[in-house]
Amino acid sequence: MAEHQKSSDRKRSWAEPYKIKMVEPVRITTREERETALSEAGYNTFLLKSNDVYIDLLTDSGTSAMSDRQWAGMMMGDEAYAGSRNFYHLEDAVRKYYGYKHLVPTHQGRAAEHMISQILISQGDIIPGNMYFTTTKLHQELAGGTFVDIIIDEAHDPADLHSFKGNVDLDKLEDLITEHGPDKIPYVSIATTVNMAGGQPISLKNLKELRKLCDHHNIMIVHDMTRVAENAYMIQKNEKEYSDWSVSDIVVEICNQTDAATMSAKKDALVNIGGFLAVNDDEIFDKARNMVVVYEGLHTYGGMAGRDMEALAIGITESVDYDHIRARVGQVQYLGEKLIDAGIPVVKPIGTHGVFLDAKAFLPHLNQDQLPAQSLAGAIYLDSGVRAMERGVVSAGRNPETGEHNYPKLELVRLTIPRRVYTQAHMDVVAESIEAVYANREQITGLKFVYEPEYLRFFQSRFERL
Ligand code: P70
Repeated sequence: MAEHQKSSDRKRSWAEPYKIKMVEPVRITTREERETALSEAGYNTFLLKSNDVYIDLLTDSGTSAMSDRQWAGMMMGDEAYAGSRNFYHLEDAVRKYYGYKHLVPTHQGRAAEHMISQILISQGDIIPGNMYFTTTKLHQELAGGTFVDIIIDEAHDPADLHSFKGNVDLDKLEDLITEHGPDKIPYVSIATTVNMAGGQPISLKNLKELRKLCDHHNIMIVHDMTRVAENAYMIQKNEKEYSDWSVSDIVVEICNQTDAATMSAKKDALVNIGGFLAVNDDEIFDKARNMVVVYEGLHTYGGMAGRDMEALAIGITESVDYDHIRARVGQVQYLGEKLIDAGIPVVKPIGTHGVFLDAKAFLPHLNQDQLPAQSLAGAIYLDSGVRAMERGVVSAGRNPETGEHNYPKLELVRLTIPRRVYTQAHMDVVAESIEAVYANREQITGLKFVYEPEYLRFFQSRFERL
């Protein structure tokens, strides 16, 4: 049956397209134990021990359950230092499923971001993009660039129902080009989907218009393809022109609009570790291939073991499978719809990798200096042992020039769903916990920083209750 025919049976229930072969017990803690654990973690969910967590929705990164085929692939690891056959399998998969010409493996996404930023950015350059991502922006800044957000305004409004909140505002880009000149803009940084906006997709129509504009000014497009299959699925669902395309063909079409890509394979591609840089240009490839031996390892393994590359090559093929991606996004939508029905303020439409609570609307009695999203993540953990992640003022860091906090419009708590790990019953437990916290929201107090590291502060900062 063609994919689009299957998607027409939307009113019928779906179930996970797999059955469970191995289980990992999780620990259910008491409220008292959680109070101790959270206070020892400085009220930062990143500093909790996973043993103290019941349902872990911190991230979808590296937390997927691998398939039996992937585990079988792990046994076929060729751990040769140079020229491992698993590298060639991975190279074939990247060419076939994504369409990029050259592959440079890395241990995870940020290593690829580091390399492409160092290769393409000069001091004083401007890098426009469809909303910042923490590690991407940091590497652009460390290379001497300044990130400028050119996402459509709708993306900054949690209640706006635009189907493609990841779209670029082309007028904003044209203004930037007029102001700085195309020579100051080495590339436009495009993410599929946009994590910080709530897991929102970009449309192919918008991406193709962007391609035209960039071609006109001779500007490259670098693609953060971390969740490209999820983005492609949303295009198939909501962009009429592509409703009878396969998810796999849409993925290639997306990649075809771009010149290079950084990949955190720990998400879409269903592995616990891995990533890569993919490029079409021979000269950039030469530079990256040379650079990877300085920071990661030889160019036929980057930071990965042979077995990891094999699992990734297989994970890529599974990631674009229609039944998989429909159930994956479907599970996120299930949780989102439940919370919407309960009147909980969430970012709408529901994104593809998680449900994002609108902490400003959830806790209107706290101002942004009292760190509402960080406080809310703590309150949810205390209620049920569900671990979520702050995506607000703490994540946004400080302005490198003024040293002041950046105050993002979106002050969010992310409930991120690992792939193929939790059941619908887990989602019900999560929804009930959020409802309970919402009912007692007035009792939630703010937090203040007591320790703050220099880089990516959200990972290691510590807080105290106000
Ligand atoms: C998350 C993870 C990683 C990520 C991403 C996008 C769109 C690049 C990367 C980096 C892990 C994370 C990272 C920073 C802050 C919080 C969490 N996102 N681009 O949970 O890839 O982690 O492999 O280096 O989402 O969203 P990597």
